[in-house]
Amino acid sequence: MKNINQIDIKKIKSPGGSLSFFEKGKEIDFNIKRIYYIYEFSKENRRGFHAHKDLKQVMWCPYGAIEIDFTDGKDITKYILDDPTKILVVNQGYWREFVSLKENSILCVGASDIYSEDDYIRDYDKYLEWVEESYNDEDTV
Ligand code: T46
Repeated sequence: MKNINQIDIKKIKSPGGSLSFFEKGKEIDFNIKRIYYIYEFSKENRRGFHAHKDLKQVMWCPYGAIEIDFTDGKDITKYILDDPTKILVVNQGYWREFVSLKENSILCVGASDIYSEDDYIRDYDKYLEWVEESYNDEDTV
């Protein structure tokens, strides 16, 4: 999808464990103001069902496997986060649904802003209307 990038980040391996990282100015172009994570995530339990009007996010899965389906109202693209060295950089404007493919998977999110329910569109029909308006205004999605 145009404004969603899956990036393989570096893994620094040592006998005692591995370390991965990403940075502003390299993999992401925004400041992270909030971090949240979804855990105790039971398999096949679908979450999401919303879009963000302005929020940018970086997502990673430090444990387990998560499938995230994004749509812009026309096309659907599926991404799988199943390794701590994969990150997804997600621009604003995409409807998403996600599911854990493995019991107790963890999804971490670094977000460009603090929590605001006003930034969410949680109704799919309203999302389609918003996309239509955004396309008319500017190329948001
Ligand atoms: C996203 C996906 C990947 C807060 O009070 N503060 C927060 O920072 C967040 C993220 C949520 N909440 C509240 C809002 C709801 O009452 O926690 C409750 C569960 O949130 P939600 O139903 O939006 O959870 P998910 O897993 O469907 O979506 C979350 C994020 O909300 C969303 O930004 O992209 O993870």
